[in-house]
Amino acid sequence: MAKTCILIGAAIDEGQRRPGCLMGPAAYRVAGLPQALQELGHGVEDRGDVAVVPDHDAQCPNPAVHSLAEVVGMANALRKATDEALDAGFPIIMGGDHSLALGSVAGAAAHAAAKGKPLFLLWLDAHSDFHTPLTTTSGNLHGTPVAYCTGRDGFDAFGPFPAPIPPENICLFGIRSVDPAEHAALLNHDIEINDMRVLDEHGIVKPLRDFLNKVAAAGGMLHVSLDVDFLDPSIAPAVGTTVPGGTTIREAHLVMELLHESALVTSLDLVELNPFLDDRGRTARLMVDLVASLMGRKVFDRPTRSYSGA
Ligand code: 5AB
Ligand code: MN
Ligand code: MN
Ligand code: MN
Repeated sequence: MAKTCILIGAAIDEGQRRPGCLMGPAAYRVAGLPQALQELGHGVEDRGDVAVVPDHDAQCPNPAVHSLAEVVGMANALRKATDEALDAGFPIIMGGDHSLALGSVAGAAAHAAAKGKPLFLLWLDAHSDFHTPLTTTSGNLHGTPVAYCTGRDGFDAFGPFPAPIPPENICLFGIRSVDPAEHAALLNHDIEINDMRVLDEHGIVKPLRDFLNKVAAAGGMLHVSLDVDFLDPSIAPAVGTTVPGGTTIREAHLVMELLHESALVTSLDLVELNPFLDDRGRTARLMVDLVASLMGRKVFDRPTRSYSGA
């Protein structure tokens, strides 16, 4: 089914310390994201990069936390932009580092609550991003959005999360790097954690389908947050936080193809692309190809006679 894709640029790199992610939205445009969506028959509306008003009153008791004013400003702007875009179509938020999800998921949650639907969250990432501003030792707020979505304490500067997502509605997928404070907190939350060990043993299909079946049974909306470091650094070098042992090109496409078949995804973040670290645009192009798979690109455009699995 053709969708109206609403592109929203979130040019922020202050959620971590390495400059460059703010060039992400431009790189997605250069790498042909709008054209790839149009070729699949979707409408595309590029709303440009959101304007950010830093919140200079924002405060946090943890002295390690930096750039709070900018990150809160982006979260406020994106919360509104994502909620509004959901009224008109399928928002694709082009990051920007992962701190942008402090706004995009809040917007999706506000929208879902207004529609009386549960929101589910699929987090494709090497990291669990389950710090709060109080527990982070790096002070990098890109490591906190999942905690905010569950309504954990410590996010006063961001305001209350509109409709906290029940931990059972969250699935972390592909993770392989968890800090001690995140580890301790995750043990107290009933989040589905499909780390790389689980995916090695069971593959991609079964764990993802089971989660998607839960979303479908609940009649839920599904926000997908795709961090470039979900991919193995050998195929996706353009990211500041590389962790070896990530997904392969085919595994990542398979995730996207299953998501497309489910027809459940209602909004998408593309985060952590740092074009300055890329190798002749290959990471940006891979991300565009993955979005194309999610939006329906396949080898054949109609069913073929193939192995039935029976
Ligand atoms: B990303 C780390 N846990 O808090 C921290 O890339 C890394 O959005 C966070 O997943 C990585 O600084 C955040 C060590
Ligand atoms: Mn992340
Ligand atoms: Mn809305
Ligand atoms: Mn990550």
